[in-house]
Amino acid sequence: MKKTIDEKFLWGGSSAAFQIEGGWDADGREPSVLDTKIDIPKNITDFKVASDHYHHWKEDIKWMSEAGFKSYRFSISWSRVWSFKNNAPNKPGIKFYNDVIDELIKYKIEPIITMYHFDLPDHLQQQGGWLSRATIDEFERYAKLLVETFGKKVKYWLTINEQNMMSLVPEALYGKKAIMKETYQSNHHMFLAQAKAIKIVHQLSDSLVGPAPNINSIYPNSNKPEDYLAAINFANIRNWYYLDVPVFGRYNEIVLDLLAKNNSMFDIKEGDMDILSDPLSKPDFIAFNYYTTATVKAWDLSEDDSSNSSVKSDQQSLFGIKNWFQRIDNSNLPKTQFQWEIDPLGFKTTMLELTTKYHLPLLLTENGIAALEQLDENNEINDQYRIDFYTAHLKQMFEAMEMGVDLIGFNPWSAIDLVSSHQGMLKRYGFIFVNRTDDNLKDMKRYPKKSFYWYKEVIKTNGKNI
Ligand code: BGP
Repeated sequence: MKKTIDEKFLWGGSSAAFQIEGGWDADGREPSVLDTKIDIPKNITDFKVASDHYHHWKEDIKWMSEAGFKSYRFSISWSRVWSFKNNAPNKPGIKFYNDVIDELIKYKIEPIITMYHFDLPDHLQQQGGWLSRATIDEFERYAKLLVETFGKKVKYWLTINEQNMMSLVPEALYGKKAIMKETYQSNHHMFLAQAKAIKIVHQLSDSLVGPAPNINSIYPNSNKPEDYLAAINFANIRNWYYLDVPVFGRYNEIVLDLLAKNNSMFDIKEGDMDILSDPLSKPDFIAFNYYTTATVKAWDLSEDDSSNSSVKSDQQSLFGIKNWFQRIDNSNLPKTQFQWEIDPLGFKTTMLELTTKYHLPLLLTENGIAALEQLDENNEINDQYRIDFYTAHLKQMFEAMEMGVDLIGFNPWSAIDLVSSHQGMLKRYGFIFVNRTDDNLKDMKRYPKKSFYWYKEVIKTNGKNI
């Protein structure tokens, strides 16, 4: 059935605590794995100050309201609201998020909150991180704290941001390579933690909750059957594994086969599958991040080449898994300045695939284009490329909705400029410019870009002029 955009549609923008907040050790906050990351290249900033949202939140929310945002998708920093030192909630951290949520509500902006966006508390990492089952209990306690504390004011929760990217490209996000068996063991623990968190939201509140993986269509490089098989393999490894578990409560066969063939099957303890398939742990919607599609072909590298297989990865360029698939550029698509392919039609196909596989409402929690940007002589940023990028994507979004995709909101990345996950402040995505660079904190002043005014009009008119 054709879906239309009405006043309830959640037009907004997105961020993540470690990339926007700064104030990394303020008011009792303890370090996360991203604060203790030691391999950040010299010319790239760390996450200690970021966009200093911790001290600019009022002003930033005012800008969001000025743009007409109906929603704001952001994450809570676990390390800010829970003190492992004191084994107790960190009150100033909780106050910060209460203030942010209240301010959003004051402007009629719906908070959409991610419980965990890459920033595991370092204390837990030291105890084994996600490889340890104790982290599942810690996450359960944390989710309970969040829902008990903020649950009445927050209608939309997201559990874990991009569990798939954390697993597939840990070297891009944390600077560490991973062993397949350990990755999938950690994944299993994250799935259990997520299932428990979803259940908590359902038991303790009337709010809605969903996972937030990064999902995109996978193209075969040619009509060779071997390339199509590679595309099926990668789609299951990258996408469906991460949704089959929460939505259907069971593991994806193709990925289990990959693990068995690589001697990497993880341990499932008695009772685990009951936790995963508990009806109260089924998500109410699927949140997803979409930046681009991926193209693959059958693996044809020699043994020697394959030893380098995951060297040049970021979220969009995972190189391949021996004998399963090999990533390849798509020569039909233009690229951003940071080499991510631009594929608006892929946005539609991704939504169609999600809808026909899982039949749940969808919520777009990231989409956007990064660029190198500097204020011009009039203190302006003429980011027409961002307007063009979003225009093309929104056209496809409207078409997908016409075809029956039940999309409840569009929250692109990022609401304001923030620090990239691994490429610093150079790589900007926001509707609002933040005046700092990687090596100079300057005055942190906010300047709306051209795209800010364009997006304001889109929201106001519900996209009628797209
Ligand atoms: C997603 C992450 C975000 C954000 C975005 C852009 O994978 O969820 O945290 O960083 O990608 O990526 P990057 O900052 O690497 O350009």
